[in-house]
Amino acid sequence: MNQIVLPSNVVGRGSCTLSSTNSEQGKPAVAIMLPTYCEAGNIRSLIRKIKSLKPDSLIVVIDDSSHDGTASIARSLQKKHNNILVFTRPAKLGLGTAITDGFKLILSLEDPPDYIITMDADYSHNPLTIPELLATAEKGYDLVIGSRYKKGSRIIGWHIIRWLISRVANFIASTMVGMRIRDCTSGFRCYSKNYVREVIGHLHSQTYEIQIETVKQAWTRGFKVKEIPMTFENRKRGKSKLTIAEFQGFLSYILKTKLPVKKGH
Ligand SMILES: Nc1nc2c(ncn2[C@@H]2O[C@H](COP(=O)(O)OP(=O)(O)OP(=O)(O)O)[C@@H](O)[C@H]2O)c(=O)[nH]1
Ligand SMILES: [Mg+2]
Repeated sequence: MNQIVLPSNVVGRGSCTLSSTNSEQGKPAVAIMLPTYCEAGNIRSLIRKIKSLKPDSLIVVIDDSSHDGTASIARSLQKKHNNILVFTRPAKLGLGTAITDGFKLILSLEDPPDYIITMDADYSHNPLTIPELLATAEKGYDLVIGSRYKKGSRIIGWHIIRWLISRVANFIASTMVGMRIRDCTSGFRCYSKNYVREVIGHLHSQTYEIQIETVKQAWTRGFKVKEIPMTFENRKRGKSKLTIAEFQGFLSYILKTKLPVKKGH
């Protein structure tokens, strides 16, 4: 197992192990980032599924010292599969910083992949959508969003109240961002490396508002954004990690942020 040298801007936040890379495979085409907090019931089968679909992908697990052993399960898979990076942070530090730390780690690699996919580790995001997200990005989009609200999208297992809250949050968020994106809060996305390099110094979200902040950065900086329909399924195992404090932080972010000035689209 190699020890990875952490970039200076995430030093102190945690420790990292990387499984050996297969030099014959060359540079991975895509990094797939899985932020995790207590996903022991999901992580093993999810990583296996992703590796069976895209054996050449680099999987980056950002775990916040889950007490259910999520990180050790991920590390045990490093023995079987190449290109799995497990970054363990000392405590639950929020989804926003998990994603930005993941971006920084990936950018610090010697030859980072050209695309980075983020997805929840609870099976709400179906790994079968990964090839389409990637193929759309390869057509020249810097941010491709797996959307719950496009023609052809499906949501399985949500109570109507949950759907309503999500629709209202998305309506406010897209008005705030100033663009017609139906699902600004979806976490299933593909980012281009160029986009991540440009915005990484401008992301300040601690928690779930990261999803809106990244869309807003893309839109205001003139990056190409595309939504594709996906099937979203309510988690079957484990609990939601959204705390009341995080939800309040998310609400105050979308209500406080001023309407942005957009570059020519
Ligand atoms: N590293 C890290 N991961 C987190 C944190 N909060 C949530 N996650 C992970 O981020 C993903 C999304 O969180 P969820 O709890 O599924 O949030 P949600 O999708 O809004 O809630 P549900 O619909 O109930 O599942 C999951 O993979 C979580 O394990 C955090 O503070 N740190
Ligand atoms: Mg979820």
